[in-house]
Amino acid sequence: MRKSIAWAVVILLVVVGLNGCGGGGGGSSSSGSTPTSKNLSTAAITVDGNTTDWNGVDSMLSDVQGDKLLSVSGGDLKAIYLAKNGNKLFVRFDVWTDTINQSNHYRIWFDNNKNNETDGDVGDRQIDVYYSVGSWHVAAQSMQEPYSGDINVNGVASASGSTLEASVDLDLLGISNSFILDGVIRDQNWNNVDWSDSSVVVNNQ
Ligand SMILES: [Ca+2]
Ligand SMILES: [Ca+2]
Ligand SMILES: [Ca+2]
Repeated sequence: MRKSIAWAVVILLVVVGLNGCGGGGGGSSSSGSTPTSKNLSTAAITVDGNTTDWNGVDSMLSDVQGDKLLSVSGGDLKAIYLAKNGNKLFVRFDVWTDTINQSNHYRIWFDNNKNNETDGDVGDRQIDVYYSVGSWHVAAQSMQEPYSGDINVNGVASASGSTLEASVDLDLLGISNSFILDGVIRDQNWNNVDWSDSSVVVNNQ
């Protein structure tokens, strides 16, 4: 859906350009370019909200400050990290100058077939980290038709300050050896608050 918005912007810019509105060169764009590729690191992570165990692990996705679409606390995405250790996959969300908001959904997509389609694309996976009844939870879905409900991935999550950490079982989640990672923060009504600025191809060797 973001792609279609990007195309709408491109078409609009072309139309404006053809109408000779002079000045300005646009600025954004770059959708459609091949994402960069990063290797999935192995790291011994403890899901406790403390980030010192991520030292030496580079972020998979980074996101600029101040670009959130809605005024929602804990909604300005800063970075998403990914690491694994044995059968565990670890995810870390950081937000800018704010604390993680228990009303938000912190979500990532695994585009397993790398076709840049995720929402409802059969074979892909998604993880949603959310707070309910006194603790953080992880919901995971395997995209299939018809929708068959969440899959159990033994998810665990914990937040502290501006960081949210989570883990899931790799064999239960099911991700391919090379996938495109994308992320978003949504508010309590599932409105998109802040998308990651780009996606990344993750090599899971
Ligand atoms: Ca930790
Ligand atoms: Ca941001
Ligand atoms: Ca896909």
